Amino acid sequence: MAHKDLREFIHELERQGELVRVKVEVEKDHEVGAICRKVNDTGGPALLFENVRGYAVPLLCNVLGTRKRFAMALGSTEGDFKKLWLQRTGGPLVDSITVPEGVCQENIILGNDINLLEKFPIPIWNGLDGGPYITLPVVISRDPETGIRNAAMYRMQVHGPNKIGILMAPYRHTDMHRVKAYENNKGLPVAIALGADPVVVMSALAPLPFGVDELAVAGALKGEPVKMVQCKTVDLEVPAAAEIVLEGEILRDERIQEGPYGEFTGYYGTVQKRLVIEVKAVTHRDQPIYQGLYNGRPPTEEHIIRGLPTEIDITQQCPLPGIKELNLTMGGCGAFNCIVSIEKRFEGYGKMIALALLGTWGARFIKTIIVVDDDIDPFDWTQVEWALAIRVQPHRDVEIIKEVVGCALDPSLPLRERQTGSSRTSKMIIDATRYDDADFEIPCSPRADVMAKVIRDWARYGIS
Ligand SMILES: Cc1cc2nc3c(=O)[nH]c(=O)nc-3n(C[C@H](O)[C@H](O)[C@H](O)COP(=O)(O)O)c2cc1C
Ligand SMILES: [Mn+2]
Repeated sequence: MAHKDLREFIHELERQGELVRVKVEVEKDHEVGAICRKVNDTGGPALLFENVRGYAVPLLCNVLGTRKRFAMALGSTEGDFKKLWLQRTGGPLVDSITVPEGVCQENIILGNDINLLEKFPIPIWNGLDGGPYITLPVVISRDPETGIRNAAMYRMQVHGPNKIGILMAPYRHTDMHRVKAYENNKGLPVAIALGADPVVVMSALAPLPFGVDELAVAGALKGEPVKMVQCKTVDLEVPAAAEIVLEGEILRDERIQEGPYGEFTGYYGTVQKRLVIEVKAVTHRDQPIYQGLYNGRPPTEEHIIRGLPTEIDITQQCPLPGIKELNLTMGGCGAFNCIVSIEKRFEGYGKMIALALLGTWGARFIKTIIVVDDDIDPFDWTQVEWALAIRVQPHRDVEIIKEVVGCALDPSLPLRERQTGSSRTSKMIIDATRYDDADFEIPCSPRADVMAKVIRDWARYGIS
């Protein structure tokens, strides 16, 4: 893989015309959010804000904002990156190695000297956000019982110089660690890597089973172990090449009102008393780069980095053969709507695949799943709509499954349900594959031999 850390990847993006350095002065609050909103709307470049008013530290956004850049970070292309991911993680994973020192500890700030908001340009992104939010943190913790590590991502409101909030759904692995720590009357030590290698970010976001070490997945994806260094104040290790590291503890006895925050659904989440992390040490590289991400209605970078690892993971977890392509659509927030094309092995196989996919861990948020035959491209909405139009009889091909686990941020659920985090949702299967395949009508098209000749001789017609 070409890059060894985020900085090298930035250079790679710049070489390929995928990154713009913004040199004019910008305000970290609201202005950067508005710029990111506009750039995300058109699938625009990564942005390095070099001149954020009041800060020496530059702000990097939208690094993995397109499928192309996501593939680039894997050293691959849009057409090939899923195959590559499946190949590399299909074999043995590659454990991280510990190195004696790392650039992420070139500078160390401890205790009362910590002031996150003074030091780093942490933006207020959307108009009604309850405060500045750290949006791309890789949170590393260890299972207090087994010692097995987890790395995951949770956006965090900054509450004070060394206090940040954290919101974790009950099925998140870090939250499972926290519950075990609390059972022993302890807080949970965490190390938070900011500006980590994009491959580490992707692995932290993949919906892997509990107990699978995300950093070993990152190692497999990179084809070499991720280098880690021991933290200064907690018994955890962090990626040595991260730009910034926050070391701290999810406190046992403190809750602070958190939110609202503009979420990936395009709506604000609820305001509630939530968990708090006390930051005990900040370490960072010389001339650190602070990386952020704009969140909101699709399309955004958030939906790319949420959707793509999930597309790959649920394909991998589905026990049935025959999946050709799978799209967690951008309009569906990279989470709620799934279109899957299959090689239909026998009648009824469309619904069977849909049920198997819905049963995987990573598919929890999917509400609508559309199954199409393999002559339909799930990324071409006109083709999918054509299948819905001419291959579906709703009474026969639509199934609704009630009260399954869903997403607590889904604004279509009643408020009470969202507040308790139980989020029961219904799910719809639309089997848009050909019914009675063998007898299905023949699609119309010009005579094949003439079509081929017309394409071959296209220049002759002067049509362009
Ligand atoms: C930018 C971003 C922010 C996220 N923030 C949260 C969050 O605040 N709370 C949460 O429960 N999940 C959040 N997620 C989803 C988790 O990071 C993701 O599901 C991850 O795989 C969980 O790790 P785990 O499988 O080890 O529990 C976020 C995802 C993205 C892309
Ligand atoms: Mn995990």
